[in-house]
Amino acid sequence: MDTQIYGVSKLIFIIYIVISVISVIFCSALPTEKSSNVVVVKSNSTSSPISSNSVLVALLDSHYTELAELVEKALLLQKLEEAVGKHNITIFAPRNEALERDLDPEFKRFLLEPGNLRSLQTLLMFHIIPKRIGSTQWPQSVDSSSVAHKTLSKQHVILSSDDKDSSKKVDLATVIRPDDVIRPDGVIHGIERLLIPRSVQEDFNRRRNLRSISAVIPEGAPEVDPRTHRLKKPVSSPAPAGSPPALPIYDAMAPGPSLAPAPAPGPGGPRHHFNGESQVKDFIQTLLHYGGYNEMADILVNLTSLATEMGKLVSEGYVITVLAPNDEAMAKLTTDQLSEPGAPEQIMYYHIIPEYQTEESMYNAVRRFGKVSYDTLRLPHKVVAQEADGSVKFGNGDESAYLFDPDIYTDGRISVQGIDGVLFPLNEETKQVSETKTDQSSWSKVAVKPRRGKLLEVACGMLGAFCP
Ligand SMILES: *[C@@H]1O[C@H](CO)[C@@H](O)[C@H](O)[C@H]1NC(C)=O
Ligand SMILES: *[C@@H]1O[C@H](CO)[C@@H](O)[C@H](O)[C@H]1NC(C)=O
Ligand SMILES: CC(=O)N[C@H]1CO[C@H](CO)[C@@H](O)[C@@H]1O
Repeated sequence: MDTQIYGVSKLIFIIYIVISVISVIFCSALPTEKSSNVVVVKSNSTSSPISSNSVLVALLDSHYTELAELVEKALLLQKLEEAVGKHNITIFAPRNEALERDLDPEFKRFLLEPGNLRSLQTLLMFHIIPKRIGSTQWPQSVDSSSVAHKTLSKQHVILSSDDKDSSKKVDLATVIRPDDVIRPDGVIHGIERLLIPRSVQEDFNRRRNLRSISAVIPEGAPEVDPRTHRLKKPVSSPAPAGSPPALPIYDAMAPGPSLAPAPAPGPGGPRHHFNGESQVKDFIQTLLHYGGYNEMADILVNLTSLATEMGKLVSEGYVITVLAPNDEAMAKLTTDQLSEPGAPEQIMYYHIIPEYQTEESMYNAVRRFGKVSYDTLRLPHKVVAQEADGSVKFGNGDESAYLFDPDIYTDGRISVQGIDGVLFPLNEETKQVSETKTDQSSWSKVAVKPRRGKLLEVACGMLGAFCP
């Protein structure tokens, strides 16, 4: 008996040793292949970066947190990313309560079981139409013109309007926040309950039958009688104070040197809900106190009128994120790069994103989507960000910069993120690389010479008499 047990454990011990040895051999032999695999997968799924302005990014950041969570759980992000790459989408987003409180707990459990991933995916894609349908494109009344639209799940939803209170409906769900989120590639309408496609309902019922539980069609919130409907459709009113401006930021920018001519100031006029000038002053003070960003502050204040312009934009209600290269990065700029008229402005415009982004929001976006492209004030150039080493990396190849000092300044309208490189739009980067090749010596000579206030020198050279 004893020897037998001893024999068994000895056998197990030997097997254990053999497995360990094999795994050690494998692990040491495989890593290169393994890591190259990972790179291939990543570069495939992220070949065209998603725009930070995308409706998908907006969904994940929105108050529809329950839906966003389900979309991630259902592993649908990549598929939806491909969809918005091809066409606009319309998302019907059930409010959180519809997924938390109002949903049959058993149905919810069913959806979340790993084995029912297909059903969950079908259910979610039933909430998305592969084209843009704004609230104005709704059919006018129930009888005359309800319209069926094919969803991403291949099944159809019916859009209709109620005769009595003219509320908009998708199947049985009332639209409670029409046009809640509007982005260039799609729109999100908030709806009052979950939409359940027939096929998923049937899957669920089949499962219940198997468990010999009485089959009941899962139901969302009880239907409200349209005549006594309490939810009044929000009337579109003039923009309340503090709401984002109607015009794109480019229309509000002052025409700069060698910028495309900006259109005349649009209707609406200055709103001045915010004291942008003092906010810009604040952030430049913060930048100076923070240390290591003097060149950037200098450019904004002393070399260009960008600080003033940013102040105006923020006063008008626009929000901006500044990617501020630190002094070390600025020191690597060559005289050539700066001597073109308007070059400092052009370089800085490329570092200003017309969105409010924090370290967290950017990191979340790149972690979820791999690559994200942000608009800049330097039209039409975008800056691409991706996850790298647990941080955010901007730009491509050699001309890239890491998020180095996150959230130096964040006040809800202006966000300043320190980066460790100066960024250039992609085509310029290649031009610059070829120039570097032909003129390697002068490049490296200038590049290694550290200096402070060289920008001022260059600008003085350009302006001549104005400098002491
Ligand atoms: C999405 O819709 C907008 C406006 O309707 C249009 O300009 C844009 O080209 C569309 N995008 C795609 C990918 O179809
Ligand atoms: C602007 O120039 C003045 C004078 O040279 C200098 O004292 C000041 O620090 C500069 N401002 C910034 C933000 O660097
Ligand atoms: C270039 C490349 O390999 N593309 C592939 C990326 O992955 C999708 C599936 O997710 C394939 O269909 C593509 O062929």
